[in-house]
Amino acid sequence: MEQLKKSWLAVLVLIAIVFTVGLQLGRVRKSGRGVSVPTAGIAGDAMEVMKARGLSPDDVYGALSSYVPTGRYDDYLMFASGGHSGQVFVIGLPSMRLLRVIATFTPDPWQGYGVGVKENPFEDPMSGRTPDGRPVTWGDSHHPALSETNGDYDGQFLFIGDKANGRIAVIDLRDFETKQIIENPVITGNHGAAFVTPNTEYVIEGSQYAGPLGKEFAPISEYKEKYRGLITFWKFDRTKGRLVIEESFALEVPPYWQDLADAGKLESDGWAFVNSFNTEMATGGIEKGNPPFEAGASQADMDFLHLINWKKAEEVVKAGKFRTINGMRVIPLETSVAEGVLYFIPEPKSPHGVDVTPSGKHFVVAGKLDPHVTIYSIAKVKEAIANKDFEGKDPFGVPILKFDSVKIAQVELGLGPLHTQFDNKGYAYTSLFLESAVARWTLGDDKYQAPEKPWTLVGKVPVHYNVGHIAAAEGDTVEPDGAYLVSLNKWSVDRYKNVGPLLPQNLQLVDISKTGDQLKSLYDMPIGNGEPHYAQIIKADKIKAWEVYPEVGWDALSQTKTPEARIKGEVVHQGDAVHVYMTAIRSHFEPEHVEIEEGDRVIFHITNLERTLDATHGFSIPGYNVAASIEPGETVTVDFVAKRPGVYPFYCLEFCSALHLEMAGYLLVKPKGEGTIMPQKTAA
Ligand code: CUK
Ligand code: CUA
Repeated sequence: MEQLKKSWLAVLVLIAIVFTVGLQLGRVRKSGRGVSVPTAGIAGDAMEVMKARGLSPDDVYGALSSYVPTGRYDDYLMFASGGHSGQVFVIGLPSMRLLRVIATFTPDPWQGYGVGVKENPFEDPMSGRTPDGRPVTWGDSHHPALSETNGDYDGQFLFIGDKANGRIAVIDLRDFETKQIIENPVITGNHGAAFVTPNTEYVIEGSQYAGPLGKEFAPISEYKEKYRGLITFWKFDRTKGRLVIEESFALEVPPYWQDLADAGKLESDGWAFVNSFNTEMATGGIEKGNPPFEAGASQADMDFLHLINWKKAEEVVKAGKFRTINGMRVIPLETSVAEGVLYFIPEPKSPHGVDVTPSGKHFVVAGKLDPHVTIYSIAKVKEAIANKDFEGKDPFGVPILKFDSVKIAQVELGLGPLHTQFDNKGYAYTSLFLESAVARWTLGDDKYQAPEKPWTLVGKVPVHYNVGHIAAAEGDTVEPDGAYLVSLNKWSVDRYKNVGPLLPQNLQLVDISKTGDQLKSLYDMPIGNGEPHYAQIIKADKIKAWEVYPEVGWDALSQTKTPEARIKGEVVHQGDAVHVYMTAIRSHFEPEHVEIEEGDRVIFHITNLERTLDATHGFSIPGYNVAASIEPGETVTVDFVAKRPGVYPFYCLEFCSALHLEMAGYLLVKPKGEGTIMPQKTAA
């Protein structure tokens, strides 16, 4: 009741504000343009709308809290993984408007990505190939990681892992385009990817399902002997904007199924945390009468959190104590043990998320099958290692720290805790999958201190339904923002009109700006594309994206001006290749006739001469699977062999101007040997 009264009060205050602002606007419009806009009675109208639409005070509160009027920008950008759509979604907060889908592991014709366009990172030999050499054109993107400086998002790059194919993509946030896709050459698949170290020295990629290293074959009966996990530290070159395999390294780990990862920061800088399940080393085989994986992998009460001293690992690699597998330097398991690079910490039953707190002093593990979150202290970990306070070793000789020596608290939250985020008030938030709720609880002795008793559950907000990850504004950095949290729910069930049996996911905006148990769900956003796992939310003003490319003739892959750019169209024959230097500007291409012979290799270098915001042109060739997007200033390359003669009208794909339909031309592919074609300029 109290809550209801408060809500009504909020609505009335907001209506009063709307009324006043409306009056002001009305006056301006009247005097400015002589247009009469009714200003009186807005409050009454709003009430009528509420009544007519059957909205509750809570509905109105949610609507007003998340509404961003036209022309105003959102305060935050959320980068959400696109799951097996292979893409990355960029969503504004608090409006929950979808601003961009970044083509990442999957081609996208609107962005001219992977459809006959050479700027496409799929052409990189490291990007994943089928056995017959075709690029793999989908991915299962799980965990986006914004680049960090001193443990805080710097807004420069975004990395994301492809769980299925064991790849990492690098996205440059100056133009929101994918620049690199790199495949792990040692193991198939990942899950603990991507997570960055505090200054983006490395991008962590932890494997999920164990397998023979080097992607070799070994029968499952040799699981313990031949199968392994792998934690890769990909070196990032910020200047080039690329992951560099020659400077990267990996750790061989036991064939447990390593799960999510996080990098230490501040007090825990230099350490990486990776949890695991199936330390039972179950090998499944339900069809043979064996226990299925789900049972076999859930027997032990404790699994192992992998604690990696990556700074020490760097030294070990520098000292040459590694073996090279398919170009990747791999530290053998026994070397990691001998050199103090790898330790295990017991963690309750089949954990999922591991998350480092803002101070870096603590890390939190949540187990799917345990109703608690478990909090560990890095100080205690360091002390235990120094004192060799071990409870024993695992079957591979890895020292196991004593649970009670390094754990500092456990908080009972509810059913199915998964992932944890933080705010700037001393609260932590954990998703509860089985309970379809998000729990708020207090940290003790961390960067911020909540008013309540440390390590206590203080509130819960129900969500629709089956929440996986949650993302709070800058909620996994050294300086979280508070304000908002988004619950990334796997099922939407009855929240929307069903559109066939495949339902959207539901992303729910939650207001976390107040203290105590005041948590309010504000807005539901369906996303009809699968399936967001993790997301990160960054202050919008940290992103300094280009409005147009810096210079006309820009190559987006190398982020430099290309010598292939022209400001005047021309065709140059060079050996058996025909270079078409084409320009695009509202509303024509130059040249408009491109005449070649069957079997010619034709290379279009198309430069968009525009310097106007949003003046993008497209370029398409029917039948040859070409769809390019040429953004203002950009030069794009399209390269193919014209094997089939015919007349191919090419046209601009973007409705760029009133004469957009006239922005077209003909590619004339003359059958081979049928006389000379129109004289064209020939290179000397
Ligand atoms: S996740 Cu990848 S299974 Cu909980 Cu990080 Cu969804
Ligand atoms: Cu350019 Cu339409």
